[in-house]
Amino acid sequence: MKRFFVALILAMLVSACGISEATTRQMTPTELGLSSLRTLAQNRGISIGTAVDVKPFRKEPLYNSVLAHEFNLLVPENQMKFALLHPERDTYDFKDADAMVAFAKANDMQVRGHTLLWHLSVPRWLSEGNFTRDELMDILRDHIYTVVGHYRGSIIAWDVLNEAIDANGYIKDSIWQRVIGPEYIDLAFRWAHEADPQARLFYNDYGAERRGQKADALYNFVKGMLERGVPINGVGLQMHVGLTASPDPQEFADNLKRLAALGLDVDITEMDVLIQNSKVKGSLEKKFAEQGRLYGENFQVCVSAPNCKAFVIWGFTDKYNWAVSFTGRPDKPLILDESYRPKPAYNALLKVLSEK
Ligand code: 9MR
Repeated sequence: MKRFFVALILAMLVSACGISEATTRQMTPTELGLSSLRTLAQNRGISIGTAVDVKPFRKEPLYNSVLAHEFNLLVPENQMKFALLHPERDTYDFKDADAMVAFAKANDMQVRGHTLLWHLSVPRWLSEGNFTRDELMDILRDHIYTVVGHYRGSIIAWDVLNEAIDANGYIKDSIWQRVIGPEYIDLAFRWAHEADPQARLFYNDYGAERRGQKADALYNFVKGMLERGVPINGVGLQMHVGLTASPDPQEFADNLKRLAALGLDVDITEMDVLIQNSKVKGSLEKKFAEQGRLYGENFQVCVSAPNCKAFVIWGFTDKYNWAVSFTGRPDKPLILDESYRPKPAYNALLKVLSEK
């Protein structure tokens, strides 16, 4: 009896304070106003993906329920990078990456592997190891065979190589370039192909969406690989853009077309639209509207191109975005706000998928 009265009083208090049922339990994606991008994308044969941040992935159930509700493609944001996956010469740490792959499987999502080689992800044992050329080739082969082999059959596409050329087409400095020489690139693709012949293999880079020097450098770089018989299937265009720094849609479409003429797919691999530093003045509302327009415009170019079959955004809620760690300033570059509610950018993607 006593317990009944306590419960009654508690219920009265909750209702008097205006606390609704929805705030005492986790809201569902539908209650948040989300429709499911992935359902519409699937009907159109498109993969819609996002980078996944391990912190909320490990501790925030709402993050994971929105992730599975909205996307059919998952990209570990950091967990498959060399330095994290291979922290010591004889140690591989697959724990977090495995958890993401298992999540993807359980939720019928595909996985993009990011990334086997990046000059900015080199563990200390490697950079300070004073290895000979032969030793470094063994290390590289071992890394690729082990990692790609570990995920054979689970990864639809690998970013084998990330951001390796500059705008002049020169191969950037890295331990691989310095000690092995430029052949490290062809070798990496060949070894990845040997380790998983079904996985699509990509070269991934930024700043090459619009026509111009970097786009030409990238085009010549991958064309050279094809001419040398290197097993490359596509190019990842990252698409980190800003409110006043987004490619002209026609130039972007032309780029997709000339890469298609080489027989290459193009995945959009890391899209976001930073709002800081922009010349768009005025309210946040106005900035979000422009941000949404740019998401929609770029997504439209991708879905209209036969060789653009995957569109990945670099995170989905402004609550967790990479911009502050990179620029030192907070930003709101993604499609859902900090409470996982849709921004105009979300609705813009939805609109592209809803139209024929
Ligand atoms: O978003 C990633 C951030 O959490 C990491 O600290 C950073 C360094 O590993 O990498 C960020 O992701 C980058 C991606 O791997 C390659 N393209 C640029 C991305 C943003 O910097």
